[in-house]
Amino acid sequence: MQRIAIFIITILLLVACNGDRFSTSPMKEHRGHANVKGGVYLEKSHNQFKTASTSLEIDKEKFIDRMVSKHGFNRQQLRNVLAQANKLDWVINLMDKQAPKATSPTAPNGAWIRYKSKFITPSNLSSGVEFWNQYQKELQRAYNEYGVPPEIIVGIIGVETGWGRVMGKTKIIDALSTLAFYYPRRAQYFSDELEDFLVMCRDEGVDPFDLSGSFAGAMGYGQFMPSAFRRHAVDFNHDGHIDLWDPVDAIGSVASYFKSYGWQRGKKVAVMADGQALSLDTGFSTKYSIETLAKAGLKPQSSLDGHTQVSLLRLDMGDNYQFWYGLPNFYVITRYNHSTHYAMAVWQLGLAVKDAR
Ligand SMILES: [Ca+2]
Repeated sequence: MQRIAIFIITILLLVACNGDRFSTSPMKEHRGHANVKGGVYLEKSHNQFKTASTSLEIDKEKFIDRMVSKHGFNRQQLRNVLAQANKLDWVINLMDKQAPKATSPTAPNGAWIRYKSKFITPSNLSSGVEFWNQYQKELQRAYNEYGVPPEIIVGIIGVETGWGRVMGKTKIIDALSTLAFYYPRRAQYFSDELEDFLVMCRDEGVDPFDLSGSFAGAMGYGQFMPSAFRRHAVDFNHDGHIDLWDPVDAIGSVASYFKSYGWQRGKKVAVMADGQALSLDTGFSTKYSIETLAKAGLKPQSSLDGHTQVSLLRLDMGDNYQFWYGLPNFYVITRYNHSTHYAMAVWQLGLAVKDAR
């Protein structure tokens, strides 16, 4: 998943900022009507029932059975939708490239410095300040309601999409149906995502062919997958719609996501350590008592908020390692993307934007 973030940010660096900031949501632009009997709203060009009168591949028919029995979708309309979705071979190739995990090097080589420098840049800081200033009130409201501070929300939306600059140009229906039907390794996961996506389109009254996102189907400012939409997204501007392409709904939805994963209001994220502990396993899912880490030679640089169990994080600084005590709130950030680098970049980017204001 870390590689996905690197890939996304590489694209972000390649795409020139066109000044079209905080642009109109495709949901707002293309909204038709919700609760079309037995299916999704389709614009005329997608509403050609002759497209799929014969049976589709067996996995698609099984998926259709599920949508019909579980959600009351119209079989013929869904056949028609799936028949029009494109299989994207490049999505499968990209997904395969994400699969292998790099093994940890034996000597420091600056991996963290390289990762961090993709996100914490002067141009990102000024975009982050602009976003924070524009949505200051909503960020504060999210903090009041969910306990998640502005720097974390700003950090997430910054790392995910550069505050809406790069939200993905792949048709989500194409991405998800490709991965659900032609990528056996993750077929179950992606067919569940496709299910949630279609239900979202039905409930929000949007033609599924009008929505674009990442090649894996992530949507909007915070790059929520459809299952995250279903579980965590909220109508934070109270206009009767949940729209992940609306920055205010995205702010509330990111805060709601963090709250559901156990974010602790007012608590620290991580504390830097003095010392080195080169023989210990590290990572956001490790668990150590403070005594064990003290014996290994580490000392926290400030209070640990009363925590006696922590994870041990190690950042590769090039000529040495930096060790951190990871607290429960750090673990919560990794629920967005299972990576120490990712979570540290979100937090530090948010803090850097806060400092730059
Ligand atoms: Ca809304």
